[in-house]
Amino acid sequence: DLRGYVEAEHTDHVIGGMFPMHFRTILEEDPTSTPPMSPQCEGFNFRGYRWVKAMILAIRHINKDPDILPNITLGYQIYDTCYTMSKTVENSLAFLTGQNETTPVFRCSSGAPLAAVVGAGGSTLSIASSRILGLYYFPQVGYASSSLLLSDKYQFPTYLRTIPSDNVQSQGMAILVKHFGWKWVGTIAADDDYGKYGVKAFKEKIEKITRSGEICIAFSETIPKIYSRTKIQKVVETVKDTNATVIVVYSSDIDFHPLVEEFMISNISSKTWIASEAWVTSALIARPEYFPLLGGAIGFGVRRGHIPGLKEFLLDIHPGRDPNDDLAIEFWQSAFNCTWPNASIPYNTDNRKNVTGHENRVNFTSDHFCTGEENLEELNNTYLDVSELRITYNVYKAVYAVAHGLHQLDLCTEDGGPFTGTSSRCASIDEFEPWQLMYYMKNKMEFTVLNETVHIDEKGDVYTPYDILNWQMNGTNDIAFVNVGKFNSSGAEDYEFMVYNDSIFWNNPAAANPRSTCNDNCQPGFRKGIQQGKPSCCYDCIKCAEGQFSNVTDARECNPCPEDYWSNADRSGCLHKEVEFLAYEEALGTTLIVLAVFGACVVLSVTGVYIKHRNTALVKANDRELSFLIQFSLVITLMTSILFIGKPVDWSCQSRQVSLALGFSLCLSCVLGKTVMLLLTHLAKNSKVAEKARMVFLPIFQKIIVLLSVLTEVGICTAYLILRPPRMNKNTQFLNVKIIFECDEGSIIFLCVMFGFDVFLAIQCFLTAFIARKLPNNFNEAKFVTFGMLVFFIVWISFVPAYLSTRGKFKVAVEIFAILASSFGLLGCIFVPKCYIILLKPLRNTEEIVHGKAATNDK
Ligand code: TCR
Repeated sequence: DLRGYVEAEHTDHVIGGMFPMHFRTILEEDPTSTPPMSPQCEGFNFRGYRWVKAMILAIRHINKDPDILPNITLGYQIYDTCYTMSKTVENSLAFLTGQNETTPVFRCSSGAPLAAVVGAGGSTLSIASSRILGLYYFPQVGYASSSLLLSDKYQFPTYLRTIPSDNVQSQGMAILVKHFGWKWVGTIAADDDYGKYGVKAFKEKIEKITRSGEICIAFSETIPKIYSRTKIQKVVETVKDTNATVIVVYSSDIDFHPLVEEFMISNISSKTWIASEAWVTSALIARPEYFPLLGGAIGFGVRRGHIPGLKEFLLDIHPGRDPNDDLAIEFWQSAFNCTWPNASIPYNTDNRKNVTGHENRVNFTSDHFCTGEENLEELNNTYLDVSELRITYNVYKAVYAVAHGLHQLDLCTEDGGPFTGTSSRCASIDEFEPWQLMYYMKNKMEFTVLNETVHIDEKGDVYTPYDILNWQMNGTNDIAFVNVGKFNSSGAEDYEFMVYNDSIFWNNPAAANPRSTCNDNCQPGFRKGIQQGKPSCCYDCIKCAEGQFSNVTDARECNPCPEDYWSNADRSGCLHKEVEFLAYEEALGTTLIVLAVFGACVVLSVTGVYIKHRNTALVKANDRELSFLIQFSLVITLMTSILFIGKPVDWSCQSRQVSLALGFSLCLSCVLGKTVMLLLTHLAKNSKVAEKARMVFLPIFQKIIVLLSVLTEVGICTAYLILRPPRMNKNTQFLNVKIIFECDEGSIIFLCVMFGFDVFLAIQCFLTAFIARKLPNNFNEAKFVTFGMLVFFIVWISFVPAYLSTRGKFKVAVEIFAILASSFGLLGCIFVPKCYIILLKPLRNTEEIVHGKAATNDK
C-alpha cells in the first residue's frame, strides 16, 4: 500500500513529489501463498523528510505569492521512494493512474489534475520514473539526481533538474587531483547510475586534462546496492592493500555508510577522501566518530541557499495534531527514541542481515512512551539543521520551476500562443495536456527565486557553481565543512577553479598534502621503464646508459650528452670529457724530457771531448766529420722525442716522425760510411790498386753515401708531407670518457717507406760491420758498431708489438722510449768506448794501435 502525503484543502493543481523518507525497503521472502504487497519501508531519513518539508513550504509560499499563479492554488502529493527502485516505479504509476488504475489520468488521488512531478532523489530512481513519465511526456523536475545519463533528452525527454550534472563535478574532481599533484588515485562508486557514471566521467576527465598516463587509477571498486558484508569487506581489503592515498568516492551517503562502518572496524587512516556531493555534507557520514577515517575529506557541494521561514516551518510539527499523519508520528518516535502511544508505526526497525556485525534489530519498541512534551528545539538533528541547505534548496527551486512553468502557461494569450494543430493556440490552466506544460518547462525556464536567477537549459540542466568543502574539526568537537575553494564550469574546457591550499586540513601524520604515487619518483640520472601489464604510473627506474643523462625527476628518456661531453657517475649531468695526451708536466713526460736532454748533453760532451782531442789518432781515424755528423744526428733524434710530448698540433705531428726519420737516416748513413770504409780498408790491404783507390776516393765516397741517403730520405719525407701529411686527431671513439689527442699519421705506407729506408740503412750498416768485425782495424770499431746495430734492432723490433698494443699517451711514450733506447744504444756502443780510451787510456790513443798495427806489432 502506498502512503501518499497529500494536501487536504481544495487545490487547483497538484504537484507530485517523490522523496526518500526512508533508507530502504524491508526485503521479504518471495510471497507465494499471499497476494503480493508493496514492500514496507524502514530507517527514517530525516534529511529526506526535510526535503519534503521544503517542498510543502515552497508550495505554501507560491500559493501566498500574488506574483506567481495568483488565482490558482497548488497542492501536492508526495510519495516515499524508500530509496528503492521498485517503490519509485510504483509511485510513478500511482501518479499516472490516480492510484490503482492502469491507464494514466494525470490526476492525483484526490481527483485534482496533476501538473508535474518533482523528484525521485537518486539518479537510478529518477531514471526509472522518468522512463515511465517520459512515455506520456509528463514533466518531472529532479532536485538531486545528477547522473550524466539524465541529460540525454532522447531517453529522458521530460526530465529537468535543479542540480548540475555530474559531468561538471567529475571535471572538478579531476582538476582537483591534478592541482594537488596526485598521480595514483583509487575510486569507489555506488553500484548505481550516480556512482558508476560519475566515476566513469571522472576517469574520462582525468584522461582529458592530463597528458596521457600522468595520472592513473589505482583501483575501481563498487559498493553493492543491496547490503552484502562480504562484498563490502572486499572493498575494505582493496583499500587496505593499496598504496594510493587519495580515494574518490562517488556514492550517496546511504550507500556509503555501511562501508564507512566497515572501514572503522579495520582502522584505516591517513587516506585523503574526495567526496562527491551526495555525501560530503551528510549528517549520516559526517559524524565525529568517523573523523579519524574521513577527516580532511575534500568534496564538492552544490550551491547553498537560505530559505526564509524554513526553520520555523520545520519546528511546526507535532504527532498529536493529526492521528493520520504517520510520518509526523514516525518522525517523533525516531527523533526522541520513544514510542508514540497507540501508534501503528513500528519504532526504528532494522531488518538488514548482519549489518556491521551488530545484532539485528527487528520491530524494536522503545522502553518508554513519548509524552508529546519533548522539546523539538533542543533536538540536535539533521532535520533541523538549516545551515547547509543545498539539496533542500534545490527542492525549493524545483517546485518553483514547476510553478513557473504553470505561470507561463497561464500567461499565454491567444495570438501569441505556441501550439498548432489544436483548437486553441493556448493551453488552459484548468485543462491542459502534460506536453503543453512541458513546452513551457523546456523553453521558458528562467526565473528568479530567493534572489537567484535559475536557468534550466534545453537539456534540462543547470550550471551552478560548486563549493569545495573540507572536513575539519571545530572547537566543539563537531565536523565543520570549511569552504576552501570554488569551482564553476559548464562542463566544457573553460572553467574557474580556485582553492585556498593553506586553509585545508590534511588528515595524515605530516598534516600536509599527501603524495599519492604508485612508486617513488625516478631521480635525475634515471629514466622511467615500463612495467609489463601495469598502469603507466607504475614504472621502474632505469639508470641512464653511459654517455646519456637525465637532469629531471621522472624523465621519460635519457638524453645523450653533447659532443666532447660525457655523463658523470650518477648520470645526472654531463662533464667535459677528460683530455688525454702526454703532457710535459706529468711525471712520465718530465722523465722522458730529462732523459732526452741528458742524452743530448752526453752527446754534446762527447763532441766536446772529440773537439778537444781532435788531433789524436782515434778521433782522426775513419773520418772526423762523420763522427761529428753522427753526434749531431743523435742530438736531433734525442731532441725529436720532445716533439712527441705535449698536446699534439698539426705541425708537431708533421715534424716529429719526419725529423726522427731524417735524424736516423743521417746517423745510419754516417755509420754506414764508416763501416764501408773499414771494409774497403781491409780489402785494400791485399792489393796496391785498391790501396790507391781507397786513399783517393774513400773520403769522398763516404760523403756521397751520406749525401745520397739523406737526400733520398728528404725526398720521401717531402712527398709524405705534401701528399698525405700527418694531422692532429681528436680520438673520441676509442674511449668514451676521454678525448685522446693523437696524431693521425696520414699515410701508413709513407710512414713505412720512410722508416723502411732507415731500416734498410741499418741492415747495411749491420752487414758491413758484421763482416768487418773480425778485422783488427780502428780499435775494434766494427765490433762496436755491430753491437750498436744489434741494440738498435732489438729495440725497434720489440717496439713494434708494444706500439701496436698500447693506446693514447702510452703509445707515444713507447715510441719515445724506443727513440731514447736506440739513441743511447748507438751512443753507448760507438762513442763511449772511444771516449774511454781518449780520456782514461791516452797511451793507447796512437796511430799504431788505432790502425791495428799494434796488433801486427804484437805478433
Ligand atoms: N546525486 C545523487 C543523489 C544525491 C543525494 C544527494 C542523495 C545527490 N546529492 C544528497 C542524498 C543527499 C547527488 C544521484 O544519485 O544522482
